[in-house]
Amino acid sequence: MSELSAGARARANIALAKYWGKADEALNLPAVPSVSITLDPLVTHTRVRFDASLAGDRFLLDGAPANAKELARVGALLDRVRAEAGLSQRAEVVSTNDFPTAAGLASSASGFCALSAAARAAAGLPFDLAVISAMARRASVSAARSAYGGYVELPLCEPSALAPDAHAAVPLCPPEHWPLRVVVAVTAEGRKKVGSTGGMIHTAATSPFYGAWVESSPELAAQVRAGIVARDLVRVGEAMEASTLAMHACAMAARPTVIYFQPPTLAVLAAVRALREEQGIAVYATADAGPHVKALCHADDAPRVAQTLGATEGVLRTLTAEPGPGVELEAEA
Ligand code: 2P0
Repeated sequence: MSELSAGARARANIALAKYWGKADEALNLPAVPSVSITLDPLVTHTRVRFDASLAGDRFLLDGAPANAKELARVGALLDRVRAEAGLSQRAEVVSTNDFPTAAGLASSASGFCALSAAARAAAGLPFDLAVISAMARRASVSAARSAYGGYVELPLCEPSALAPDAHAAVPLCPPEHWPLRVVVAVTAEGRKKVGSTGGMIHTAATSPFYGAWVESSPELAAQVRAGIVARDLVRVGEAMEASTLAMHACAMAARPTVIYFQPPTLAVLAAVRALREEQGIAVYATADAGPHVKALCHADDAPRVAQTLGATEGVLRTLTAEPGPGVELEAEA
């Protein structure tokens, strides 16, 4: 039954305007709009094979069986594909990341987006980016944005929407619109981190700043969007730093606190600021639900930024990424 097998690749993305908080936990709808860049060379490859001889779904991640929690999230997406395609077969999912997970970059966005595309194709469903994005979003909100290349927005889903389950990301500008660079500063690992899903649900339930975060986010996303269209790095960078620090401040004010920063995180934020204020380099920083920092700059400045961040105390290594394409089907290896 080789026709019930397909592969896809998708890239990680970094949010310039951050998603943090859910409007609907069951449907996994975001409480705020977000804007991102899809990044090369941070690629996940995923193959899905539906097979009547399997007793249950299987999920191999980078060569090893995934844990029960990861398998359950994958199985939930497969169940939706099976229901839509009228299939009953269990599936084998084999996923590999081209980038080391130790690079400090979440692979859930690229992983769930590639899984959504591969599972749908394996089940014989048509290739439709909006549907792939919506299905990926249901598994992990940030994964919706990896469906498209370059600069991407996941807008707010209006409460009056007729089909909230179809809520998907939209492409803003293709990769060639603006060849920025993202220099990732991988910092020393600290104590075990709080996962994104748990961190944001706890933030929404207990942080006194959560209402202000939700209220102020659309304006920041609009600034990022306008700055991207105008290729205005100052405008994008200022709004990105404001969104990043508002998200972290909101999480830090939760009870008990959710702190993703480690000492090297602050050292890198200070180094980025010094590059900007003392060296005149247009570079801006962001950080997600972890201690690593990503710096956004022009391509010409990327080597200098990477050198400075690589020499900052607590930074293990740097990696430079650039805007890349959206999700693609892959032929059998
Ligand atoms: C983002 N993050 O916009 C934000 C910024 C982390 C900080 O999306 O619960 O894995 O699976 O929908 O998408 C990480 O959260 O959360 C994330 P779920 P997800 O990229």
